[in-house]
Amino acid sequence: MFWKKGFKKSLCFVLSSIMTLSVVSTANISVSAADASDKVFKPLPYEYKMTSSKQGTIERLSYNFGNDTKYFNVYLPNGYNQSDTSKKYNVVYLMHGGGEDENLLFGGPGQNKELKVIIDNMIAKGDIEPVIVVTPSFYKGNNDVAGFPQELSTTLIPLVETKYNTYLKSKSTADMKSSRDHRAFGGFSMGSVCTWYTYINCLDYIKYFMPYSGDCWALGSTAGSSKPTETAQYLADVAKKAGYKAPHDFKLFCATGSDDIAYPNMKPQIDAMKKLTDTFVYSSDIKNGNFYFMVANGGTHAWTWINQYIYNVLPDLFKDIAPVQTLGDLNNDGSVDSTDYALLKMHMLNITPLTGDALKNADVDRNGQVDSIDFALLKKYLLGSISAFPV
Ligand code: FER
Repeated sequence: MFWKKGFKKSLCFVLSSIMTLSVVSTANISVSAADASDKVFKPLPYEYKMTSSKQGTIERLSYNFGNDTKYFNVYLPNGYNQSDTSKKYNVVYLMHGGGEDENLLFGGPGQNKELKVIIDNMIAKGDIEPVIVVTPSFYKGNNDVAGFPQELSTTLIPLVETKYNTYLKSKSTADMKSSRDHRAFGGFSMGSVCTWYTYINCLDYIKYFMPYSGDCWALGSTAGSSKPTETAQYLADVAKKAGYKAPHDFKLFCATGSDDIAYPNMKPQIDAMKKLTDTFVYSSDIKNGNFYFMVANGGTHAWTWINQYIYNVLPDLFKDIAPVQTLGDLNNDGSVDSTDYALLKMHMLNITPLTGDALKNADVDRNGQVDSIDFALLKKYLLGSISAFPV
């Protein structure tokens, strides 16, 4: 018996040593094991910190809100030409953290701080299309991260985007909605808290969100860690109630560092969101997913890291434009009309059977068969008694 006990003891020792070693080595690599679907952090290459020969410019503007005049900066990319209205630009809004201001990110006119240089270089090297970047502040006006989205949608977006050459045609709500594919909002720390509030309040106007190093406070401060499940469900319900679906209608590109003080607040919320797979499809593949959480190993709660997250995420913006409707478009001419109806009739009568994409697009109820039900549905669609096919 004794040798058995001794054997067991030493076996336990060997096993626990292996386990301890593997835990230590995992901890050295990252906070939690990387998943194949994780967005992998790429450190900023040194050359992106060198002043570009093709620089953008910064303009300082203001709007009145309540009794306050609120200043913000607008980055216009190199080559921006106000009189060329045929060229339109996407717009990214970036929010500072607690105790900071609108000049913190890339400075005011004539300044060339790190983030400005990074964006200049990314555009010059062709990593991203030329883009307009706006840095507002949540101080003054509503003076609150929860109140800022209201200023954003009623005042800032309409002002900026009708002044410059963007996809916003007018200040109307309808035009704000129809241009949402061309708008992104992100922020750091309290600016990240503000980003979650912006998702909650402005999903109709904005498709892309970048919360960096800060959790969602809709259910109380740091509720991302104290109420992760409820927070995740709340965020899912926002999209569901408004009718926005994964993976094409909205994108949440989240990030922080393994050594960031906000990591323990963000991580439980993100893990809870990952479970709600009908709303949040976790993937670094931006076409098939709508949500990722990039964790930089060693990253701390500081702008030198946030600037690198922006470097990593900007190329993922404005890429996933919703696929065009092809159902019912049998001849692939971009519209569903009487020609398609005639083609389907010829198929039903076995005069000219459909094949390939035409046959696929004729299956308007997507049940795998082209039959009289599809024919009836197409007729109803053309008569206007249904506005979409029931798929
Ligand atoms: C967080 C969200 C916001 C967080 C910190 C903040 C540490 C902001 C703090 C501040 O600006 O005072 O998850 O984690």
